Amino acid sequence: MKISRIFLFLAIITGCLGCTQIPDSPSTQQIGFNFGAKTEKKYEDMIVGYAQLGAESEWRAANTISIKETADNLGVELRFLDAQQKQENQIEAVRKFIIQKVDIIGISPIVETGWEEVFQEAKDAGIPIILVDRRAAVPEDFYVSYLGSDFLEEGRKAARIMTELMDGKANIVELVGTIGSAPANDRYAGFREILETYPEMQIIDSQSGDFTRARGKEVMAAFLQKYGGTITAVYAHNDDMALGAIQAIEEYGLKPGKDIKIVSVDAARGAFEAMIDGKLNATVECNPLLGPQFFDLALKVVNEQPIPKWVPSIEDVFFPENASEILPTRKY
Ligand code: GYE
Repeated sequence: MKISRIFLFLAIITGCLGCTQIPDSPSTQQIGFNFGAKTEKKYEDMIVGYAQLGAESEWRAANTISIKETADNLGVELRFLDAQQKQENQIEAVRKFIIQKVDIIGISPIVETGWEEVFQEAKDAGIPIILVDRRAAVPEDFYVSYLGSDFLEEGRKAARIMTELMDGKANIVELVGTIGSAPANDRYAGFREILETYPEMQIIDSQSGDFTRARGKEVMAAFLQKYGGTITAVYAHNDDMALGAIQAIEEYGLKPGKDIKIVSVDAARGAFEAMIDGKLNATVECNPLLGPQFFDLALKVVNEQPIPKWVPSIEDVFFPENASEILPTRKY
């Protein structure tokens, strides 16, 4: 109660009623009216725990570099753990950070569900959580902010591009990301939302390639065994799986990008190279360079400043036509 009255006061004086304040925690209890008395924390005063989910893709590699390099440049003390694509490891990482009493935790939840217990533990310990890249299906007061993309919109963009490429008629196979992850769930749903109005755009099969190149290749090879040349298009939830699919299509004796059109998500360098080679038809951007925004948010949180509940990334779409011109400007 006390906290919400204080928040209301803060929201009114900062004019930020749409923003959120950090959840109940020992540190929020200190929010008072004596602003001048508290010394503001700087980047160098912060200890940040970061629970990364793995190293499954080009996107993830760029994301990890962005977090580590930004921490280094700002002088933040970063404790970084890689969960190697296992939720139990990620939960363990959060528990370690709680024991270490870090100031704030960043986490990119591998899947959407199963977080309430450990997030509650962080909340009880007064350690705020920022969701980075992927959302978790938890009540809003379990985290201070979500920094990341609009995955539903990425799925919609991919469907619009695919419909144009295929003139409204296609037999599509879909390479889904990690089952239960926010980007896989939303890229799946957003794609279908658009295709609903195109009865001749058929999704003939849909399987998970776990966001990796190796699995993308395997699943595509199995699709080709099953459906052969009746497949006219591939929708891959990330570039790595598309690159794996390209290899499978070539090994099968067909031309990726021509016999079978391919649209994927991420806009990583590998996708630009494939577009230059004429093997990929489009990639929808998903920005992994979240380090600067993450630490900016984290500092605001430890200084008890209000922040938005969702900080979306701005994203584009890229095609082969100008891929060689754009490739040198890409940072991942
Ligand atoms: O698209 C994929 C990665 O969560 C947005 O995870 C991220 C996704 C990204 O493995 O390449």
